[in-house]
Amino acid sequence: MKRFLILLLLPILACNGLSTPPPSPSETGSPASTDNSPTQPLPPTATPPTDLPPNTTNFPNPDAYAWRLLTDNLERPVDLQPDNAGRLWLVEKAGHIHLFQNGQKVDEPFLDIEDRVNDAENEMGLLGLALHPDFAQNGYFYVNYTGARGDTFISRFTASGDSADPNSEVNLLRVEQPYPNHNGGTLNFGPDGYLYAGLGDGGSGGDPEGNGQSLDTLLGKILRIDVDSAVPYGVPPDNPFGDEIWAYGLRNPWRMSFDSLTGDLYIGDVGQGDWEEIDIIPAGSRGGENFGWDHREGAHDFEGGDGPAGMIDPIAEYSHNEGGCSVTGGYVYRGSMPEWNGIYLYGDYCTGQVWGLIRSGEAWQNQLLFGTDFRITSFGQDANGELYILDDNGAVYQLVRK
Ligand SMILES: [Ca+2]
Ligand SMILES: [Ca+2]
Ligand SMILES: [Ca+2]
Repeated sequence: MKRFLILLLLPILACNGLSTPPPSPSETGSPASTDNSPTQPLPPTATPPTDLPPNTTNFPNPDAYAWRLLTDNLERPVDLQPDNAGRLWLVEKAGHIHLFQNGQKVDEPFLDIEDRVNDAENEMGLLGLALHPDFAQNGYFYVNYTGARGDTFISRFTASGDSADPNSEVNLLRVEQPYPNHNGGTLNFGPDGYLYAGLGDGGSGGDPEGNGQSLDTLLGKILRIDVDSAVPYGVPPDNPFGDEIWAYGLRNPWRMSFDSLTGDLYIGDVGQGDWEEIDIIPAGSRGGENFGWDHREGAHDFEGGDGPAGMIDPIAEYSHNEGGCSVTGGYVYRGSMPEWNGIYLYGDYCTGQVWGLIRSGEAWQNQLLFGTDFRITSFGQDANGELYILDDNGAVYQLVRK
């Protein structure tokens, strides 16, 4: 996120439309340009950045690092997002957002929408948060929650100073949920300024309605919408199917994130009974990826035989025989410890294990790094690229050197 000056030279990344995907990963990144950014013409030939630290090629020795407690007085935290004022926003599943600033959690909620959040079942509640790229100017932030009838709601709220009015809600999307589980929940603004949302296949087991492979439903998808071009939102003109769908064949993409440097999108897709997986949509993709569910679970046949051509297997997977049960997608480290630079960290909710992924060419190195006793609901990344773990038992931890 320190490298955003490079991006300010790219007018194609303006928030109000992206007619052509970024030409190559080396020219992409985040955050998107903002309204108060200086606008300069794109040089005829974009010069590769020279001041970027290289990605590490080897995993650091995890014994030299610790997960340091930040705060432990939360109720079921599920998301952590930074703002531009150095504050962390901590999301509690029951329907609250608390600020963390000056070294402590602010007890008075920043937002309380418990009155409309339905968290009757474990995978329901206030599940995801994303701040508008121009949050400093417009105060807009977006949440994903399960509400009336258990349906998925993606809504905008408006912050004003140290709180947000619950009555400022503008609903963008309401998606009927046939079962209480597999509601997805992740929300992310991409480097193109569009809002990406992960929706699960609707629930039950084995995708009984075939939602993952159906292009007639938003369930089992990654959505991509333009929150700036229309009210309540517009469909970007270059979406692959002419609607909100960006990618499909997903079971329950609970957490995903963009690499803040490259713009690659990493997705943790929760498996059925055997395989947990990490998928990737590279920067510059034109969308339309099919990640295989429910023909495939991880890199293995699941149901329905061969399935269509072109299904994309994960870049990493682990089996329930190794002790895991539910993958929690994380972030690519881009903080102050160069030995971690470029490593994608992810974990498992049930075992507390944390793995790292390093890209080397077209291949990926995957390594188990930490055994923790956390129930990992989510990872978080602050504005400086540092990484956090959220524990369902109420705590947040930061990755630090011992
Ligand atoms: Ca559901
Ligand atoms: Ca099925
Ligand atoms: Ca898959």
